[in-house]
Amino acid sequence: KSMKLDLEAALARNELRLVFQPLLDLGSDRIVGAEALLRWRHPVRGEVSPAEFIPLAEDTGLIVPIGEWVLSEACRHAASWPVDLTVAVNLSPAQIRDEILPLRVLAAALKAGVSPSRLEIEITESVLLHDSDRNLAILHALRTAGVRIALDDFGTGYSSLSYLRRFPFDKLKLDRCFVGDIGVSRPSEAIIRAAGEMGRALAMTTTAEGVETAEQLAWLRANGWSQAQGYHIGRPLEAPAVGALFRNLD
Ligand code: G
Ligand code: G
Ligand code: MN
Ligand code: NA
Repeated sequence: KSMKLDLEAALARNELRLVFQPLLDLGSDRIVGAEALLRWRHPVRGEVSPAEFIPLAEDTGLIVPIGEWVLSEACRHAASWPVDLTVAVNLSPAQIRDEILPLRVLAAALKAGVSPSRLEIEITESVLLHDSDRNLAILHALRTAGVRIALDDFGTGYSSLSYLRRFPFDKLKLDRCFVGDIGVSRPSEAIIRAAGEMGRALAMTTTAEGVETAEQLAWLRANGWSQAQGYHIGRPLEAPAVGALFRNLD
């Protein structure tokens, strides 16, 4: 049976769920939120990675109902967390092309009783490759409503720097491939330093992904990075576990 039909049924059969990876603020040394990551437990195949099924969802248009579900679930969970904590949601290019995306996002937040200022949208620069004027207008509308916009996977695309000139992102998320090189590669360290300086100069929050060791965390702190995410800080957690973690923060 085709994976497409399975994915169509997955929503109705409650096979999708969100897990949440905590985000550490290096200035205050506090957890300030989490990134929502989609998971699909297929009845036969087991856990299927979003890297595998998101492209399928994009090709088939299923990304629209699935994306809608992700937004409402992320807001529903955030509503049960302390009100100073944020939730980040990944959006694929196909979702940004939808003119009513800003309305969908705001409706999800309102319905859950979550302020849009607690929401962060993560996009990759490929979003700005096509239909860019229209996509930029959609991102501006979201931002006007108080939603923060993060540039995800920074450093892995084709022309990252030109996008920073065209849209005022609130946050730069450095791809985890760079952080893995801390203490190993001087050129990578130079690139991370430069990316951090550039983000700060553009008044962006600078977030390093894939932090797996205390050494990497100390290096990022010493080099002025604002936030860190990765297995060393916390693995993606099931909703009840992240809720418990957040209730017990001081
Ligand atoms: O969590 P994991 O490493 O398996 O994620 C793999 C990829 O899937 C990452 O690039 C991540 O951004 C993407 N991803 C995870 N959850 C979502 C989601 O809800 N929507 C979209 N569009 N992409 C997601
Ligand atoms: O593209 P995006 O940044 O949204 O992808 C996030 C993905 O990275 C998630 O699937 C998550 O499981 C994975 N991830 C998060 N922290 C780490 C880490 O410290 N090491 C590794 N190898 N993967 C991580
Ligand atoms: Mn992301
Ligand atoms: Na990323």
